[in-house]
Amino acid sequence: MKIIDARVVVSSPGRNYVTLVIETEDGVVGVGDATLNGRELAVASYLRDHVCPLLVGRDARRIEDTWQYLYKGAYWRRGPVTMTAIAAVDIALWDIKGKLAGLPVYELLGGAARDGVMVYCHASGSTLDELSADFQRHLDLGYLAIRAQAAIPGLEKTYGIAPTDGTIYEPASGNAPQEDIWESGYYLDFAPQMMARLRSEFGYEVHLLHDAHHRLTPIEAARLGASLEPYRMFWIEDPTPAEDQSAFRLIRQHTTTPIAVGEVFNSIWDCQQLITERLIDYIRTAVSHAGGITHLRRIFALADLYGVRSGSHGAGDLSPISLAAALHVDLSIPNFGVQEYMGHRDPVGNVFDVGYTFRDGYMHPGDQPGLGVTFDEKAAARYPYDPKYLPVNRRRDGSVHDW
Ligand code: EZ4
Ligand code: CO
Repeated sequence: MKIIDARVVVSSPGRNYVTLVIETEDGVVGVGDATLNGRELAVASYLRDHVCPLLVGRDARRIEDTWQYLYKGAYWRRGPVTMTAIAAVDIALWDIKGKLAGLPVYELLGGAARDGVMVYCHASGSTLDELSADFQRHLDLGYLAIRAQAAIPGLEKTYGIAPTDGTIYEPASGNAPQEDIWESGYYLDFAPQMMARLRSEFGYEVHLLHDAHHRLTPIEAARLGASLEPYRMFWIEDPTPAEDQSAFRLIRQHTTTPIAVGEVFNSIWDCQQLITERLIDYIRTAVSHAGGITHLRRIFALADLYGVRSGSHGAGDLSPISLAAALHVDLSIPNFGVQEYMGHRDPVGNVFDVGYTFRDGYMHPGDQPGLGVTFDEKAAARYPYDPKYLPVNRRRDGSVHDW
């Protein structure tokens, strides 16, 4: 089952997506997500210039061999660009394998280990009243788990606040990064007030999540965790910059608030210390940024040994192909925790036709052979690439801070 073509499509149906299309001699087509927000063309070039020529002529059925060949064969290992490129190939090959077998990918991964995949959505507001209204709206939609973010009084712009016109929060913009001002003190005072308000209004039944987006020092993160303990968070996400793994030892000494980390990780080696030292509770690696289904399963298997659950990244800057691939993994692993689901808005639906469904707080990848996502290349051509950057944070003195 030889691969006869591998091509990269960069398009922007509302936001930028990089899609890898692999075709076999039998006419079976598989698709993979190669999107790396703000650095899209680097992955597109890695694939086009260095990987696609190697794929042509290879046996599409040999997923593990292709993964090892691309990972070990590059000599230069890991890194977001490399691992996103390998992920795209891996996801496309699993899609092809499912289509060849006539089975949804989750069946190839061992079958459903649960009936549905609990997802969490994003609620936000530029005031606590607005956050409350948005929270209620998501409860009405059936969500059982909700991430809450509100604008921090005293700061001009806060991460994670969606516009009030109903569009999804999308931080990337412009021809250069937008610059925001960050002040941890305001945030640390405000965060417990936000959660107190939500718990007093909505009770303790709904799972409550929050993203600190890598901005705190270890002792500040410890204070945040301790101050949120009365509100019994499902998790706080990325309290400190995640590459400093021993920082989490300090956080752990001070709080029982569960910790979720890993959306910027791209290999099992990035997660190793956090998992094996039991410094986190949820590992958030994304299928498209951490080497695809093959490698993500390996990370989650390691996590399972240490009582760490999955909580895959699922922001809108990951294409519907990523979400589908994540749902197949989520459905089949023993240590699934929760799946992030920001959703995609049209015109994304004009380009990606999806088989996954949402009902009563749970998603299901569907039972179409493969991943269950059809990518319309002709439609994609109508939405040309639109260069954008993620923002940069500065402190009041002008120094660059983690965003
Ligand atoms: O800022 O995916 O939990 N979700 C997040 C995301 C990230 C974006 C970056 O591209 O932190 O909103
Ligand atoms: Co996050």
